[in-house]
Amino acid sequence: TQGQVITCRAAVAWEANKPLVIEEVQVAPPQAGEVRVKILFTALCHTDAYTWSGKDPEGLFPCILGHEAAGIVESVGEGVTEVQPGDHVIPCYQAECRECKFCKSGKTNLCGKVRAATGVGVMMNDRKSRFSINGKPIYHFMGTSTFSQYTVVHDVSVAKIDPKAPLEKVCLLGCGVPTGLGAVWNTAKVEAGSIVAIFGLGTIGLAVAEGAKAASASRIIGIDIDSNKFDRAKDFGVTEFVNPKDHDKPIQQVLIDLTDGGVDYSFECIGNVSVMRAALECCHKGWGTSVIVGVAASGQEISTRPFQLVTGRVWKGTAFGGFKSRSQVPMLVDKYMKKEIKVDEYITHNLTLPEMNKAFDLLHEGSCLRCVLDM
Ligand code: NAD
Ligand code: AHE
Ligand code: ZN
Repeated sequence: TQGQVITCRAAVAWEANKPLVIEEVQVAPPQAGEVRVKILFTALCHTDAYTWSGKDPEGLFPCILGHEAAGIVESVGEGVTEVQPGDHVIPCYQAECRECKFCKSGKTNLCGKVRAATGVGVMMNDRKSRFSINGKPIYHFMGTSTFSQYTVVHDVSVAKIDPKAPLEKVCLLGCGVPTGLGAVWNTAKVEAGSIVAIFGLGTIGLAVAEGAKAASASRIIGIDIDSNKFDRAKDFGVTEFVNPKDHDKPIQQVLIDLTDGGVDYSFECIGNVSVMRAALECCHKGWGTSVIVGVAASGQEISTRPFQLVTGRVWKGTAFGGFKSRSQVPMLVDKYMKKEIKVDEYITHNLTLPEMNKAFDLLHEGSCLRCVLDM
């Protein structure tokens, strides 16, 4: 197949909010600096649902969504040296080129090399898509488009992993689990003994809990409007629960009262701007730090009284948990293989590619964390 167009199946989002359609798509060979990957397993993340809903200002249609996956390199374009056909890989929506201003700064995991192209659904080389249906181009998504049996990614957007790792599990290390762990370890740098509050107990919030437990936080308070989330969250390290619906006071006040003045660290894992405000305002005066992880819709803005920051609270955000993707995803896979981090526990459902729409429906059901699709 090397050098040839591959025809395979993919879930195509033709329009916002319209059911995805399983189509035969043509996947062009990788050009210079590109890698064509056979996707074996992909999970769904709420960010896929967010873009599909039409609320993402970067959303373009028709497109092939998906960014939490694992597969095997099928072929590589000219000049690609770090992976070769047969390598097991995880596509990375946060690239890492190791050469740009961002990568060299030592201050961020964001990379500038291909972001402009991935934001508009095309590849860097020719600003065109490698996907088409009977000649009509279909946009890429987040530089990954893993809802396809074959995809083309930039070489800076693919992490080579241990071939012994089970791809049906480690696909989750493409987004949700690293995001939560890294928010604690890299972005907040939670110290032992800290009091942590987590808003939203989905996959991201639970991974934050797991990270906070590993960091020896003394109290891990989980906040969710769905009390059914609480039982499972105990297994991930949450020690106390608060349902805002059980209280008349604003949730920030409830937390301040519970913690003698506020928490050391809070994490917003929902994507709701009023919860983001509460998450900042429940932080302790003088040092409390709040990390925004949730992705909010186009047009949404955050606000608080500047006095909250003047008096020492800190507002931060994180993308992919601050992990450098190509360098650190293989290390996370190794940690999973050594049973140092959970992955299996986040997989609540398994389906196949033709059941894609059912998988999206599941995402909105309380019981679902990650649904993994066998491609
Ligand atoms: P999820 O829907 O599984 O979890 C959200 C949880 O929040 C649910 O349990 C829900 O009951 C709860 N919730 C909703 N409204 C609430 C409220 N007002 N107060 C308290 N709890 C409330 O989602 P997820 O997959 O865990 O993702 C969470 C967010 O993180 C999404 O916005 C997603 O797009 C974003 N995300 C960001 C990154 C990043 O790199 N920054 C990476 C992955 C996901
Ligand atoms: N296109 C959206 C932004 C979405 C967003 O913030 N994405 C996160 C990853 S979410 C993964 O589930 C991210 O990494 N952002 C940094 C980046 O470079 O995109 C919008 O609202 O415009
Ligand atoms: Zn995601």
